[in-house]
Amino acid sequence: MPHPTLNPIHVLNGPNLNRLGLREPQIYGRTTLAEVEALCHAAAGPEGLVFRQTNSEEQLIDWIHEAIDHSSALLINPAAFTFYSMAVMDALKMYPHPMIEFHISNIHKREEMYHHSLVSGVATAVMAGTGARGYGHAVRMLREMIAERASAA
Ligand code: DHK
Repeated sequence: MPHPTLNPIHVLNGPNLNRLGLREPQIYGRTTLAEVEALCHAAAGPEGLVFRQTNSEEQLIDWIHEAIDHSSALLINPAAFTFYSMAVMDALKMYPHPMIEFHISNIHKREEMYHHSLVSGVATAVMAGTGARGYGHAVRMLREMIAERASAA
């Protein structure tokens, strides 16, 4: 039963993450996106959770805009858009609630092209390198951040 006053946590995933489990398992592991979604829903509270993935920059930006108006927190794995999409960065600059930038792999231990995120400067926090299991921890962390904001208000 969704919480009567809290908007859901939104979890947004960028390109190629629909291939989790099959895609470079030595880097991303064998957990599928469906299993990641189940981890996120299991970690969510009464506020509920919206889980989405797209290979389209336009669709991801539209979902970020929707999250601005209808979410209480945002967990985003922008995938490759992390490193070059100023359009995604500009959309995330508008996000007013707790936001965690999430990467399954430790992007800083990978090739140089993965080392500079355009998103980290506008995120509340960054998680990278935990593997797919980190999604559930990130959702729980966002729930704590939401509760802290509510008690501080
Ligand atoms: C996922 C991707 O698809 C890559 O483009 C990023 C990120 C890393 C991840 O680790 O979840 O570089």
